[in-house]
Amino acid sequence: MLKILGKPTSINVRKVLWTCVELDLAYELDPWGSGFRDTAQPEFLALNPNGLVPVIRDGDFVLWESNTICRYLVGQAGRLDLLPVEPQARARVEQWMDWQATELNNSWRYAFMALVRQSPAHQDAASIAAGVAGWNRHMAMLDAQLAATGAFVAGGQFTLADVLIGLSAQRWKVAPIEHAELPAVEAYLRRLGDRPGFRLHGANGMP
Ligand SMILES: N[C@@H](CCC(=O)N[C@@H](CS)C(=O)NCC(=O)O)C(=O)O
Repeated sequence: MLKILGKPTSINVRKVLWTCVELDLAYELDPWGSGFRDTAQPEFLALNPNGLVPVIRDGDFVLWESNTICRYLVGQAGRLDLLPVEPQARARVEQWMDWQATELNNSWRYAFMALVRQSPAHQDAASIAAGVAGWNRHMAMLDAQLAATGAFVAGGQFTLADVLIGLSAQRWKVAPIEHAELPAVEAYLRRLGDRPGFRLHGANGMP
């Protein structure tokens, strides 16, 4: 059976868990990461030298990087609805996946560490304010995209990009910050509430 190494509270692990629900894929969760087993142990570093979760084991095959893991699982399942093969349709899904992992994630990190994780190393007021502004600005880009599609991030149909972006939108929504008014994001979160994977894994890990 597929083994997932990672804590169920991590947003990157939850991407994989939600993807498994979409694929109706059985898995065994082996809890690693802060609060669980320490990923600095040699046993874990031998699997992922970054010391980060998630990692999967599929037989002898070991893989890390959450978005890559999700692509792999969807590819193995042959779910072209979630990740199309037609180059333009696929690129649109991957564009939003890569945006989530890079531009969007970089925008919220400082403010999240300060305000949610209460990290003493992230208490500079100007950096927090800049972080909140950047987070809202990136979420406003998402809002414009969702207003244009009227449904999901890459178009009218749910795709793998919505797993990643849905979790990110939920993180923004419940963060203790001043929120920009983003009606398309709000409607999107209500729409995602129809999906069992989102109901199961959408909100874990937030205080
Ligand atoms: N780029 C990596 C980032 C993974 C990552 O940052 N994981 C965090 C949890 S969200 C982690 O392992 N933190 C260390 C720990 O929990 O011990 C991915 O997407 O898989």
